[in-house]
Amino acid sequence: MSPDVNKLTVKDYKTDLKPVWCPGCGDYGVLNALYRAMAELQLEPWNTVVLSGIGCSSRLPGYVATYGFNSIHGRALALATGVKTARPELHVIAVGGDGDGMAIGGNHFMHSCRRNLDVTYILMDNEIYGLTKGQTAPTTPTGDKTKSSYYGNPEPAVDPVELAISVGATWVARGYSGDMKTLTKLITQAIEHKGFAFLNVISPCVTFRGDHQFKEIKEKLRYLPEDHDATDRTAALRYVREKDVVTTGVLYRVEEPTLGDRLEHIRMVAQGDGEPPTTQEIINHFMPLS
Ligand SMILES: Cc1ncc(C[n+]2csc(CCOP(=O)(O)OP(=O)(O)O)c2C)c(N)n1
Ligand code: SF4
Ligand SMILES: [Mg+2]
Repeated sequence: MSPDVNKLTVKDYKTDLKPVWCPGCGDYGVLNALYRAMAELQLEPWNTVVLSGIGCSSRLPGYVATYGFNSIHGRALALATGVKTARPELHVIAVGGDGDGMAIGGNHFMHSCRRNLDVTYILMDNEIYGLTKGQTAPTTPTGDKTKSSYYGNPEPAVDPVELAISVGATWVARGYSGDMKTLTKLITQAIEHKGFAFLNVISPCVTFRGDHQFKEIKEKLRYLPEDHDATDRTAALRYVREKDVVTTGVLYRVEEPTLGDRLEHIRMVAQGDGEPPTTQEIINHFMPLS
């Protein structure tokens, strides 16, 4: 059988830019898994947008041959909200780091989750600010020494997965950049999900967290058991809160109306019988008397 010349392959999703990440950086694993997931789904590059903020991880849109924007720090999801609302037919994928998403962008994260914005958000969590050379991030474990916490990080860390489940994301998973096979499957499922799909990828920064990270994380890794009920929020949170173990897989998944569905509903109600609504009808709709 002759090969299908119209089929997109991993090569078709690569740009001419060579990634400038340090040798051994976990972000290479995320990028490669994303290429594979896109090829698996035959995602049309001309109907796909990859958005990011600022950080080492946020360089990723430049390496993917879709529309894209390496924007400003913490604002990947603000952009994603605008793009998806204006062009609901596009696949919108936001990416970035733990500093970008949990510190300066924490506000956008929370509200994107609760609105159930129909986008995929991949957080490359290295527990540090990599680009600015190793300061403490919201995901840095308590007590760890960094460039900005010589005596150890005095703050409790946030778990992005726990936060996402708590504030209303409808698909939440944890992956590891050193496990290409599982990560590719997770990214594929995240893109397929209708609603806010949040994938937290443990993606070591070998330069500012040390290259021992890969070994340490590997020892803690577990897969979710096959009988895990992903619609059970309490069960999902139990796995998230485990000590000394890192469980990967789809922890939580439910179907809910998206922000786009709700906006479309409002549009239809406002249009009524096709005639533009009168001012009084608009007032009655938004401020009913009873
Ligand atoms: C408004 C603003 N504040 C601060 C910075 C400086 N800055 C750039 S990237 C970054 C943090 C990067 O960390 P993270 O998002 O975890 O990405 P990583 O480099 O680790 O992949 C900071 C603080 C900035 N560019 N803009
Ligand atoms: S500094 Fe860290 S996060 Fe940035 S490219 Fe190097 S290894 Fe990766
Ligand atoms: Mg980081």
